[in-house]
Amino acid sequence: MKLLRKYRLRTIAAAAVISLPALAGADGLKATADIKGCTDPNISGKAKLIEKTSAEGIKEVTVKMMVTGLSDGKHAVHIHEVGACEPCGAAKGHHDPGPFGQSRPDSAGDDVPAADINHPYHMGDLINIEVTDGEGHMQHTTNRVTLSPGRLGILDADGSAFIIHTNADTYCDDDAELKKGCAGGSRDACGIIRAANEEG
Ligand SMILES: [Cu+2]
Repeated sequence: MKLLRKYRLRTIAAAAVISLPALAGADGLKATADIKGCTDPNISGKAKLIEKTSAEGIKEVTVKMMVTGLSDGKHAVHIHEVGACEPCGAAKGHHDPGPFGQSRPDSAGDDVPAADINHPYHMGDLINIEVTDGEGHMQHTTNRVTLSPGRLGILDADGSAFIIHTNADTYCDDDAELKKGCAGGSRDACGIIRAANEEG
């Protein structure tokens, strides 16, 4: 009996040691973005991103965003594929590094629609920010992107940027919804995502 108890204690101790790397990974990388209006100087905001590793080893990035000056209501928020905001079109299409990636969400209304109209399957697709009395807040956790290097990494050679659109993202998840503008239409604001090494 004594021997069995000792064995059990050892097993628990071993389990504790095994779980340590996952806990250490939870410290995570951070990034920030300063958000500015594409044409409206009254729009400004900030976003913080933090990557954590789940016990399963999955990297999850939580995005917290606060923006003032947008019109009230819902606005699409996505991570776009290039870290450039001047002009906002320089951020290009939605972050979609997959082998069949098609960064344009909304070409169904074009004369020649893109073969693969990929929204909402883009890795950079997030959720709408809801604005009330000119102030919008959004928090979302995604495992579609990473801050650390890798196939889903957004801090790659050409960087990435948030784009906030004029309209809500309907998520284009019904065939009838898959039309130009279903991902939010024109661009209201942009913020280049930059690695942040400081604590806090
Ligand atoms: Cu977008």
